[in-house]
Amino acid sequence: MRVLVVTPTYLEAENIEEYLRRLRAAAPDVDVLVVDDGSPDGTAELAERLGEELGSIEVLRRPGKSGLGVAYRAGFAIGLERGYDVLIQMDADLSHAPEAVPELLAPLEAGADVVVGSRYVPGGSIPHWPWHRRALSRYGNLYASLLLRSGVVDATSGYRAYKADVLRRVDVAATRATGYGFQIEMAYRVVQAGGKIVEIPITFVDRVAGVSKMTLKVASEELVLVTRWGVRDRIQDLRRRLRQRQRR
Ligand SMILES: Nc1nc2c(ncn2[C@@H]2O[C@H](COP(=O)(O)OP(=O)(O)O)[C@@H](O)[C@H]2O)c(=O)[nH]1
Ligand SMILES: [Mg+2]
Repeated sequence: MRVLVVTPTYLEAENIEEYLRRLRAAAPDVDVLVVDDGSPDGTAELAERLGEELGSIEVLRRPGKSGLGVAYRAGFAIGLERGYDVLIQMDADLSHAPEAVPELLAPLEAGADVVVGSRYVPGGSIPHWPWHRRALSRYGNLYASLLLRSGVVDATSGYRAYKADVLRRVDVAATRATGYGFQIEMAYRVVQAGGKIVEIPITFVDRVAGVSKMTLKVASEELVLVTRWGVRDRIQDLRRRLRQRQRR
């Protein structure tokens, strides 16, 4: 399997070196694409320098901060165009242990289309997260799973592995979310397309350096999108049932 790890970065100069070194050590055979949104702290330059040293690390430089979903769409488009078999999503802030890459890949060999590193299945955890982040994440996930009926417990997790085939089938380029809602949108689309999602437990380590880019604006985009999709599904269900009744 040819594997590409796509990592979006914004202001990760303090983390990018340790991240890339640990990733290269844990998974020597994967290629890496860092998608940087013009970080003014020199994240892209650092990543390029490390690429020269470690090999198989490329940086896609985008002009300005435009959101996680936009960065992933750009990164995935490149990965698909270049014919990788598997695309992995991973954050640069060391919240996602690069050492878990082999665990993330194993279920794909056993027939899964997507593997989600989950904080909320037995064995998963988030030590040190402040209570408000924990609550936001937990209730956000509950809301999304109730409305979208995706069956995914941690639909906002950003640590995942996708088979390239399933990304083509769900048409990633057509996703809408600009921010973190991208994760939920992808889980939703994969389930609708009949893809098989497997969740494996991860320990999500809160970032030690740098700041989170999660904002109220980002969270509200997720809320609006999830509500819109959920309502749309209910209306479709209702229409279908009405049509069936008319036929009888
Ligand atoms: N390219 C790009 N990367 C982003 C953007 N927002 C967040 N990131 C990156 O996405 C990853 C997750 O963001 P983070 O701030 O750690 O979110 P949190 O873990 O939910 O607090 C990190 O690697 C960030 O640098 C963005 O607008 N553009
Ligand atoms: Mg983070």
